[in-house]
Amino acid sequence: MREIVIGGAQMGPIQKADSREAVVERMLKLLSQAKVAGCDLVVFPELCLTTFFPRWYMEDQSEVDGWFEHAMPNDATAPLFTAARSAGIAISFGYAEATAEGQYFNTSILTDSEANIIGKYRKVHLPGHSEFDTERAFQHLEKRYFAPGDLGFPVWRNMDAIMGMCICNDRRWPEVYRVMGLQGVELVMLGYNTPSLNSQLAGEALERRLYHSDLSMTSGAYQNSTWVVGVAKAGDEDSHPLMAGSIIVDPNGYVVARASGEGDELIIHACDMDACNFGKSTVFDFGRHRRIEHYARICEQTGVELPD
Ligand code: CDT
Repeated sequence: MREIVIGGAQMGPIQKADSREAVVERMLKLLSQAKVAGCDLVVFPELCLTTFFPRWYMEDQSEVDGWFEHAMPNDATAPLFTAARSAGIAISFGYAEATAEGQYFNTSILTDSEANIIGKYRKVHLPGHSEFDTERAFQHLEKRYFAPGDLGFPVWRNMDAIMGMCICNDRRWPEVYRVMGLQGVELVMLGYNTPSLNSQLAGEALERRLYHSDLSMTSGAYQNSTWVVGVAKAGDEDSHPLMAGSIIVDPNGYVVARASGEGDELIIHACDMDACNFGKSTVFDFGRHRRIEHYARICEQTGVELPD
């Protein structure tokens, strides 16, 4: 048995006016709840230090820069690393990363249980658009503010397990889980900011949006025999609702923990990494069953090519 007690730290809304320091205070509370509950690892959401700023159209680069972190850890997040180190809890969280070379990414990091950063992932599938879109009920400008991630989908050995990360929209793409699955991933961690409404489809029910989120993560877990932890930033951010629905999914695709509200909330499960072994050595033993001679199209073609 290789048990890791995992806390999914769903976060409630962060308003535009909220400071990083106030947000980190909330994260510290979740971390101390996790410590009391005996968690070994806590996963926080995508872009969890600020409001989901890509909903706001900005032309002034200095204003855009204000939403980004130029170092990690930094003054605002240092207390989080200190607390995690003293609790012996590994953490993962998402933030907007500005590099020294002037690149901008939607990033998440993973630490070991001594709060050393051992893994970094930069979001590959950036949804939305790059210019103001008058046709949408609200904006989703990730393609304006971020470059597509340039690190691929690496995995890391941590806490006697193989761990990987993806971010929000990535969870909807089976390729993401499979690329990590091909590296033996046993735990995929992800955070999300998913609007409760579809900006291009008035009337789409929240129930359907939650269903698609579950469907994406449960199928990714089952088809790669891996744990998946998906954590929302949820609730009403300056009158823009984000859906909740944080879950922990086992390697059979069952949801074993689910958030009940839209606020700061810790969901917990003791995840046995050995539960991945059966699926990985039978129906999803990739080495025995995959037929890569028929999969070339997946890497050679982006969009649909219709038959004549
Ligand atoms: N943050 C993020 O990736 N959100 C997307 C919303 C897509 S709507 C343009 C998601 O897939 O949940």
